[in-house]
Amino acid sequence: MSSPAPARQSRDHATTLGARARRAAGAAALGIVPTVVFLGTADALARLMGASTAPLLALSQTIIALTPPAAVAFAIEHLGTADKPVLLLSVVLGGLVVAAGIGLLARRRPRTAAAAFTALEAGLVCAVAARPGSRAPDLGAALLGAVLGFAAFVLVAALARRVRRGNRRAHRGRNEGQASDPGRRALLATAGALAAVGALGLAVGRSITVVGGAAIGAAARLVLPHPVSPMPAVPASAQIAVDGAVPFITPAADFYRIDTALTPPDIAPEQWSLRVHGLVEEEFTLSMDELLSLPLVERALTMTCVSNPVGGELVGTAAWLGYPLRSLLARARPQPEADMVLSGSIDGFTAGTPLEAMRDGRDALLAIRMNGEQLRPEHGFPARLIVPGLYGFVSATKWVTNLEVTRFDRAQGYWTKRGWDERGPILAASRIEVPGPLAQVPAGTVVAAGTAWAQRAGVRAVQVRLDDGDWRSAHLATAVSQDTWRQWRCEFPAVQPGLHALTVRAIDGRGRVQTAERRDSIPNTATGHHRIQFTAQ
Ligand SMILES: Nc1nc2c(c(=O)[nH]1)N[C@H]1C(S)=C(S)[C@@H](COP(=O)(O)O)O[C@H]1N2
Ligand SMILES: [Mo]
Repeated sequence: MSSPAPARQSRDHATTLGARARRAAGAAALGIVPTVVFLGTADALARLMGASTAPLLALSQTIIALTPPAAVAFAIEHLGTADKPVLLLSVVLGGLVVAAGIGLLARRRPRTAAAAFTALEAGLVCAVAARPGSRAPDLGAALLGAVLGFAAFVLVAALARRVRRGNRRAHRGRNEGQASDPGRRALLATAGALAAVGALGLAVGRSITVVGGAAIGAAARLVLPHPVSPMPAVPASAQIAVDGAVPFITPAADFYRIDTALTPPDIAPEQWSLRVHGLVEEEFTLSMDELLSLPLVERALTMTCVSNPVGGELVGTAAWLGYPLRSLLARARPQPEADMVLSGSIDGFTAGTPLEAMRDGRDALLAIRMNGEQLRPEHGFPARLIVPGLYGFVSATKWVTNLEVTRFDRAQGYWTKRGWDERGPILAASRIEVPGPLAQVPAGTVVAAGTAWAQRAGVRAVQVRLDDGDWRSAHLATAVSQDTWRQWRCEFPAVQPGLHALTVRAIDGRGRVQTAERRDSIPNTATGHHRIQFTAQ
């Protein structure tokens, strides 16, 4: 023991940075581990208890609700269907940063840290409670998870305190490392086990994409009626025979999905009902049994999202089976001053549809079936609206449970409140599917093909031009109805080798030419002609 102090000092100096970083990481874990326990067990419990939301999900949902609409639109346009995983991941990372902060705080101010952790949990439990459609199991699972998370917090904090006390004693006794080792091992083992429990919970839970059991089980039990008015067969000539062109009927699995729900609400059909009320002579509530006993019709209809970029894929055609909204509204007898129907979903989404569009004879449906199958949860199971000629955001409410007959000067739908159009009529649009963007094709005859739509007016003509040449009329596939898209094909002979551009435009059934003017999707869809480049070799 000649001169231990200087020796230890230099060693301390050399390891200070590493040791500090290790200590900070250890402290951060004191916040992260209990948070993972909370989120994980709440998630797993939510799934086991048949809840429709859990803290992680509810937080993400709340973030969507509070995000500026322009940012939501940006995410939809640029991330497409990846918007949800990206959001969830950001929420998880953000949550871990907050949790790490609480852990670091716990070293100096254990009480404040405990209060912060409780506040975090309470905030998330409130987010669960505030979700539309949140029921007892949702709240129960979140609360139980919060209790387990808090227990984990107290446990790891106590073990960490023991390790710190051990360290101090060891330090005084100058036999550093020895006394604290068993305590440290216990802390590491406990934290590791707890983190594993939390991670397992997240895996068992349903926050990412898993769809709950109730709706799926119920879907299997539902016996679907046959349409009283079956869909006229789609003629083979409605399909353009060019490789790479989309099929006329979009398979449900490929049908675009746009909504503000992270996971589709889980609604058992026996529990579903649709309330029709507001400015009506007779308000009523429709059950699924009643709906199934009504004369249903099946129609091919093309749906489009207002956020579809020029040439984009947020458009699809399906065979929809449902009950005409016109008949439903006839039963309610709207009052003369009514001019809008505010439809509401169990998830809180609303759309304001011109009353006229639901009564003027078009095939506006309360739909329960898509392409001969049960509606998929992500497309609105057990029931949704489809109104031909209007973008989805003002008309196609999924998981619909409420129709309030009202007036445009009294109520607004979800996206209209956020700056989008009030009435959302679909504008004529067209896109090139073949050749693909930047494709390489043999020089000589080049075949172009694609799709055009102008619901309610129909597509009268499609014109295509090569580079700056003249517009040529495309050959059109057979029209199924004015409410469905129309496929086209156009041949260009003697295309020279080199880089070329193709541009397309549609002319609707009333002779209106699709505008070349480029504009943004707010307030009522992006416009401009679709143009692609390809190389002929
Ligand atoms: N409940 C609910 N319904 C909704 C939405 C939503 O966010 N929530 N989005 C609407 C929009 S913007 C569109 S374009 C269509 C898309 O329907 P799909 O996902 O079945 O293609 O649903 C509409 N119905
Ligand atoms: Mo949309």
